[in-house]
Amino acid sequence: MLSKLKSLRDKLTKSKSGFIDKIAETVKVRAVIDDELYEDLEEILIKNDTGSQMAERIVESLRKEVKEDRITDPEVVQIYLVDIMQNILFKDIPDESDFFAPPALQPYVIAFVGVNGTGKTTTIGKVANRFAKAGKRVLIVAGDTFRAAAIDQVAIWAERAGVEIMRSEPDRDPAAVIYDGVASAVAKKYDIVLIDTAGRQHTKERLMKELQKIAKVIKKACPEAPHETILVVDSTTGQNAISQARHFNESIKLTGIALTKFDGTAKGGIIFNIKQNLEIPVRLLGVGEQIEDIENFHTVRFVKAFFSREDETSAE
Ligand SMILES: Nc1nc2c(ncn2[C@@H]2O[C@H](COP(=O)(O)OP(=O)(O)OP(=O)(O)O)[C@@H](O)[C@H]2O)c(=O)[nH]1
Ligand SMILES: [Mg+2]
Repeated sequence: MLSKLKSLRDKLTKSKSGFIDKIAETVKVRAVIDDELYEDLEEILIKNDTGSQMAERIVESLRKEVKEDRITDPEVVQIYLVDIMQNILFKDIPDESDFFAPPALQPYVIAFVGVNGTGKTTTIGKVANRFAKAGKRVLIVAGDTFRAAAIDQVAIWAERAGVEIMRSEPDRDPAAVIYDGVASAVAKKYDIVLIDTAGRQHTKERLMKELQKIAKVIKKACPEAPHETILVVDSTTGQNAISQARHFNESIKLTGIALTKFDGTAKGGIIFNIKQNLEIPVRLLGVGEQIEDIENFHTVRFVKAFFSREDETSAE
């Protein structure tokens, strides 16, 4: 647990330095608690993609609590701020079952969707590896048939993870490939099916309609599926993430979000934005380009890694 927490904390260094460290700096240079301090804090939150509504809500609660408790030391304000933010994450925590321990359904079907370049294929590679390591029989379906290179890319990930892949000729109808893949997984009793799909802009109606067709053929092959539909979101995209999620959710019912490139963002506030604006839980956190760089999102662990200082975590 300790080493896991430490490694997550290390991977979040960048997002923390843009956030927690900035807050610490701000309260340190202030001698008094005044409107300017609150404005600075709100600005830090907004800059970190918390979203203006969420930033306002946080700072409002902060003002209220600081006043009620008659706090006069700006550095104590930081403690209050962190506490408020943690409580937001802990509020209404959805089912935080282990993503990597789903019901044994043979097959358990997980579809990955999202805009271009968010990390769908990479996430599938990492997820396949985790399931394979847990002894599951995994089939990846190469449903991104738009580019020949996409099929090769997902095939490389399948090989790295040591799992099977259902490939097809480029340009074949993705729905047909996906149908074949799921039907074959049902017949051969695979444990896990991971469906890769082409990146698509959430504003392009034709491409979003194609998702409905994909959902339909998956059901035709396996009526209960897809058991999970994960929207893969690049955590550096900011506010646009919310609009992506809303659009995708209209075409294919999303069950969770994989937040990728969290290692590379200085804007960890996106987590709060999602919590404020969406009913869809974050399930996975991508923290690097390597096969092991995936985390089962767990609020308590995330909060510990994200808000802790060096000395606190090592004392765990
Ligand atoms: N640092 C970092 N890079 C990541 C992460 N996840 C994915 N990437 C990188 O993001 C880039 C795009 O990843 P892909 O997996 O190809 O994205 P995709 O969504 O499948 O892209 P399309 O199929 O073209 O829509 C690659 O260079 C990945 O290495 C992550 O968690 N951290
Ligand atoms: Mg891809």
